[in-house]
Amino acid sequence: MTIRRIDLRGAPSSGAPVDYRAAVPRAEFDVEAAAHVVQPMLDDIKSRGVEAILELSARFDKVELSDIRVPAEALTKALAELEPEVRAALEESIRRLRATCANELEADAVTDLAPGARVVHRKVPVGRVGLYVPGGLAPLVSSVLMNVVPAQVAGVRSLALASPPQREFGGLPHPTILAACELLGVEEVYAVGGAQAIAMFAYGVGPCAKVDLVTGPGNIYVVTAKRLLKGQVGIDSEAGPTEIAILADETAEAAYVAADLISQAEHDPLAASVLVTDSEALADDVEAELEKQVSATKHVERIRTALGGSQSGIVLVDDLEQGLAVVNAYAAEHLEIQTRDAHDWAARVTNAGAIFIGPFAPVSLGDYSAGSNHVLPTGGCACHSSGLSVRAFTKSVHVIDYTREGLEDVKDHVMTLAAAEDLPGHGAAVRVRFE
Ligand code: HSO
Ligand code: ZN
Repeated sequence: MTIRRIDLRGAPSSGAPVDYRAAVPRAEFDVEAAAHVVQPMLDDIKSRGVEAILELSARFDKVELSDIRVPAEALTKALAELEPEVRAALEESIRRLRATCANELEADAVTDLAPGARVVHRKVPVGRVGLYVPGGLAPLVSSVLMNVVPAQVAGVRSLALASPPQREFGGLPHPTILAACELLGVEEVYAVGGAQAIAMFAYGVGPCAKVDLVTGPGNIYVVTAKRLLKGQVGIDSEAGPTEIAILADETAEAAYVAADLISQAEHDPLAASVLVTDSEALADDVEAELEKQVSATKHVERIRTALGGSQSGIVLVDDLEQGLAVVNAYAAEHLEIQTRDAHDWAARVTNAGAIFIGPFAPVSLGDYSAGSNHVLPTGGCACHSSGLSVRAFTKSVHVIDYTREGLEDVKDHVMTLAAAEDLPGHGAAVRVRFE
């Protein structure tokens, strides 16, 4: 088990600032190359609709289907057959997620600037949303919850979900995904995978009406389709391979740190697991723990590749101050703080998709049951973007509500600025009301 070490100790304290972002390179995710494959598929679906989707499903998913819509009976059956303990766990995740989402709802902001001069910042849910849930290496049923619950709490009226048809389930999406849809009251479900699903949502194809916004993670083809269709349809952030960074000192439990690094490496050979520490002893202990724990896991090959890749590593720093600078520069999708005074360090984190404080908040808690969302910005995008929340499914609109008195009070300023911009028609539109 090899995980590389990156030694940043002894960096000069004066001179040009160190580019910590370059110290831990991200995995390659070549969207441009995939665009050559994806664009013709999008064009085909735009012109031939359902027929093109069914042909692509036959080619990529190896299923011969006559319809893309999942029948209502299949949803009911999937929930009836769901193992009771899985159902109970999903219900608890939903309950916690709904509670945090309900608390995120924002009221309209009403500002009275002068008598008869009011501006309202009104919050409006997106009308129709398409959610994509990948099949991939594992059917991520938890992602159904993470997308659907905030959308529903935001007040989205119309919600459709797509997931790849699976040969072993008679061309339907994975039954656990169907069961989760039934549990959440999502009735409009499509057995469509990959870039095809994004095109179906963006254009509106056959029984699926065009959506306003597409959310949900996916592979390189899904990400590429989202980028190509952006503008025609709203998208959430582009989700790349998953990442975990852990800021730890000598008080951290090496076995926990190693287990958490492994947990995200389990997703993808391109996943990034990064430990940032000022303790060489902890670095040694974590490495020994990785050695021990990795061989006992199920997906050994995937995990070894991810941990051994250039996107993963143990970064040694002089002190936690430097460590904080490194994790802020890296802007990880998930950041754990396993240090003394963990709350204080966490309060100073500016860039992370989600922050997990202390030894009892592992990322896998957040993946399933914490009540937080697990759809988070990757690839350093946490420096400008946020994870999914009620806000992601809400737009806002300024409402300008002025009376004659309110306009009269400010009319000279409007006319002055119109003249300054040499737009006399703008000024006249105000003057005419007072002549
Ligand atoms: N860690 C993934 C989400 C996930 N994990 C789903 C398990 N299931 C990206 O945040
Ligand atoms: Zn995960």
